[in-house]
Amino acid sequence: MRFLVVFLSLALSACTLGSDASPEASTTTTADEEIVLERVESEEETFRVVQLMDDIEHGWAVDWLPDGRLLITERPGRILLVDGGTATALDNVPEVWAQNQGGMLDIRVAPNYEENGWIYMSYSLKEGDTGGTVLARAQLDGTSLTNVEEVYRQTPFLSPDYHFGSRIAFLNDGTLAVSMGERGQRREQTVDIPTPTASVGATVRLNMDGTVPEDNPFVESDEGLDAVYSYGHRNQQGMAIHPETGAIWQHEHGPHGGDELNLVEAGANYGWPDVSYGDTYSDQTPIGGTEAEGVTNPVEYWDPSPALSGMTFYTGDKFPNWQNHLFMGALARQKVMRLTLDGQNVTHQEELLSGELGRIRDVATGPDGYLYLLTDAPEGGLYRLEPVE
Ligand SMILES: [Ca+2]
Repeated sequence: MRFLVVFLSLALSACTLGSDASPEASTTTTADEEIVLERVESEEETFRVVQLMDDIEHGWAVDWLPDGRLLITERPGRILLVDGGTATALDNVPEVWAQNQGGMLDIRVAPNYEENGWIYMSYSLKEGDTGGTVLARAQLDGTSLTNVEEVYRQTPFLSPDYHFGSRIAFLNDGTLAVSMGERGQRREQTVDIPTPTASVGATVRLNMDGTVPEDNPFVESDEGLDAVYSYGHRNQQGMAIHPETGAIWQHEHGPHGGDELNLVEAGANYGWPDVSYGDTYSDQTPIGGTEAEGVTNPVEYWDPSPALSGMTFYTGDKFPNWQNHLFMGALARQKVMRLTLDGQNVTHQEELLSGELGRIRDVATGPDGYLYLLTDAPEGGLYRLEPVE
């Protein structure tokens, strides 16, 4: 056992005190950081990889509070608050539909957190026979969430238990975007996608309180839902705002082949399933054509699919040669991808850490300037990339 792990029996104290603390509530103490890769020489930077935690159950997202504490979501339905060497599972976390790809997904601390204390999270929720992706926000009171509010609910709820998305990004204009997966539509035909009349396979743009910005593309028309910003997407698990242009960049899972990188623009249709660069898993029949009128093409696509998840533009001060480069995690291909962009073109790609750490679920620039990775496994890890000479 690399770390000394101590489970404090909060469940026992809950019984003793008669409180309504979650039975899963626990505090884990991690004793050591461990260098797992001493020296990785890549094209632009040389770095080492330090493992900070090794027992995160299907971690999905990581973000930081202004005081440096970390929030990490675990897909089965927990949010960890990591303070130095102690990780505590928060109480009063919304109930999630932890089934297949569903569960607790993204988490993002509001840019103006110091003023209002809001933390945003996306997750899958089931009610009756159907479910979908939900955006909620809450504040932190000690080691409990408080004032939990549902901000937006995907429309409509559907029966499949997969393809929920979902990532949250804060735009420079004070609004937020959240990606909502296509919920298995195409195989299922409940919603005739692509369409902006449902927030299925859509990017939703909202004010921070969940109201709809007046300049959203379908506010003035009957063609689509007021909250929908773009549509025709498929299971988007990465989104980031370009540090210089403020543009919304997003990637999405293709079917068998055809993962896409998209530059998301107001009112645009990204085509799924009329247009794709992939095929069916069963017999490799192409799905749709590769272009169609009114459909915005991806900036880039990959076949075979890396199975992308997590995305950040690196803006830290530790790796000067990576400034504003786009980093994306890959699940199936177990690597990190580094892309350089020139406007709307990908000018270079590099694969990092192929097969070294496992399935990469999230990639984030820490407030300390290091690049962080979260792996997807029953006992997944949190890793930090640090420059070495
Ligand atoms: Ca597309």
